[in-house]
Amino acid sequence: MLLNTYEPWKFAFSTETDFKNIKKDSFGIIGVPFDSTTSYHSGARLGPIVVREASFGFEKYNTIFDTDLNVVFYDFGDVNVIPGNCEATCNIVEDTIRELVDLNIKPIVIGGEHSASIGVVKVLSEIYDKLTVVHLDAHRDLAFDFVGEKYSHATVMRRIHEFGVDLVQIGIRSSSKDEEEFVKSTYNIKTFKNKDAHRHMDAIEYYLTNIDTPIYLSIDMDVVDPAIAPDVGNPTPGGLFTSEIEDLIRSLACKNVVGMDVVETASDRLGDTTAVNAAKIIYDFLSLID
Ligand SMILES: [Mn+2]
Repeated sequence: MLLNTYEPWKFAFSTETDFKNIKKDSFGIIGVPFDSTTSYHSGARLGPIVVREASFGFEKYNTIFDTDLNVVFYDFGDVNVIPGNCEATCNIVEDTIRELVDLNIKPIVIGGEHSASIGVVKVLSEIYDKLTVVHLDAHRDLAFDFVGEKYSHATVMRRIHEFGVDLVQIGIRSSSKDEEEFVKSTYNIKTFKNKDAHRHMDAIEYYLTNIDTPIYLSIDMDVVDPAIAPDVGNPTPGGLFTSEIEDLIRSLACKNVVGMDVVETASDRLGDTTAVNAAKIIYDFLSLID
């Protein structure tokens, strides 16, 4: 397993890692401190550190959902990325996820730029006959290439769609004409734009509740409104609010979620509000599963 040897912060409430006695079907966190294809605000390589640090602000009792965070989960540390080489880093993430899956661990990836999702979904799409990727993002990330690069934070969902998964995109409020045409030309991409989330959350929750395949959840922190989560790679006004994210996580936590990522937190400040919101999403999810 390609993990750094230094001991980073572990996510709050995580269980001490003993590879001889790993609890099967548990979730395991890995960080991907990588941001080499970032096009606007850089700094996502520090996301795994600041999100883990922010996790220590929460109580074991989750007041919002009236649950305790008692589930066994692990924090395996960060993968060794290759700065400047996105495709090679994607391959390292893929190898690491394969090893986690061999241990019957379901991955929770903290980014890092969004390209971290590619290797994760590649492995999971090979394991599960049918897989639905629920993608919370201000952007579609469906460009075939971005400034000539096939492996980029802006092409993530296009690469993932090529693995044959169904895609549900929620919170979308920025895209290109080409991306919209691509969506129209496919049969398996469902879109809920940001206004759907503001006005018709019930319809989104109903749709998610009826997904009958395993689910991979990919959350770009720019789906959240930049008023409360400003430190992301591409801040985009008009995003979702905390209570809307809570509604979505509650709907998904009772489904068969086989992995998730929370990416694009770009900050080097401890206590950063974007990092706190990213940590809360992971904390809420873990509070809601058995
Ligand atoms: Mn985005």
